[in-house]
Amino acid sequence: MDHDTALRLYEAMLLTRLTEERLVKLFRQGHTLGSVYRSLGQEATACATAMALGPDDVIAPLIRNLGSMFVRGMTPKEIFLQYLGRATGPTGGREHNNHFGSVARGIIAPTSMLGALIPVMAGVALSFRQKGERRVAMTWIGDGGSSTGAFYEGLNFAVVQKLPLIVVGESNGYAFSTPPDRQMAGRMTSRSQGAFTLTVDGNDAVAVYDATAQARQRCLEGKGPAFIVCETFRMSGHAEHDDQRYVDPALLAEWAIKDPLPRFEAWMASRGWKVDPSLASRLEAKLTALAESALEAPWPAPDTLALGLFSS
Ligand SMILES: Cc1ncc(C[n+]2csc(CCOP(=O)(O)OP(=O)(O)O)c2C)c(N)n1
Ligand SMILES: [Mg+2]
Repeated sequence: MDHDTALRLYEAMLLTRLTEERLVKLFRQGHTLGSVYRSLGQEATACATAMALGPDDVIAPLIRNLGSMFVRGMTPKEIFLQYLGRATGPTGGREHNNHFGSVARGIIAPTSMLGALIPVMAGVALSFRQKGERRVAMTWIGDGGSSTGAFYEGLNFAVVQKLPLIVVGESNGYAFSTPPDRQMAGRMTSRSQGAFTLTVDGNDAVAVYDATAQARQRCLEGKGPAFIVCETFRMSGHAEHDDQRYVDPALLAEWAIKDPLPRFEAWMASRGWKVDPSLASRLEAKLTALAESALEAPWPAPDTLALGLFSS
């Protein structure tokens, strides 16, 4: 990873953390229309994977991949407007979470049906190959989501067809309140079905970046899909309405030491690369202004309710 990439990656991870902190405040003040699902502790898994892609590659992020959207050019302004349900936001107030994409930035909108994005992205990868385009499709899946039939069907299809698909497994300790040993036999890695598989420390941004770059290269060489299992930990509840009382505090303390942000900063420091000490306060000031102006943004007009829907 070169110096410029490292700085951009660090900024994306920090922006993700600070934006989510701001969303939590907005949630507690009763301003967000739904709950807030954080990626606290998983920022390297979301950002470093996306950072290793090329500009023409396509991603389909899940709820804990806000960072990947930032890497692809989504802005915190859009995120605030979306969560606050305002007319000027990406879905014009029709949705209040991350169920939106941006075709221009190569972001496919997720659905809530876990696993469903794997066959969708296998289809995207198939279209790249049919058109002879050197592009890769990537999506993420949690340990819980990897127990769905769609995960198996989609990855199996990609392996058989040797499609340029990267599936990032987020092994983060829980599926809502269920730990993996209560819902899956073996470890997530064993679910690869013949895809090229790498297991990495998901809190090590450099390892995640390198693994994704390697997987992407193989995809471009026509060697078929990759399954990158990132071992990480969900440091907050499933969402803000969940106080994660079922998680052993000792486990949280163990993972707090592995926080991906200070670890990446230390790695950069070991190369003599310094993070601007004013970066966090500059981002904070920007986010404060954006959140305040999003709160002033207009609500959608009732007569626009059916806009964007199919009609006969
Ligand atoms: C097919 C399907 N089943 C159940 C749900 C309800 N649900 C939403 S999130 C979630 C937990 C997902 O856990 P995991 O895949 O490990 O992802 P994480 O939340 O840990 O990132 C569940 C069960 C769903 N959205 N889709
Ligand atoms: Mg999980």
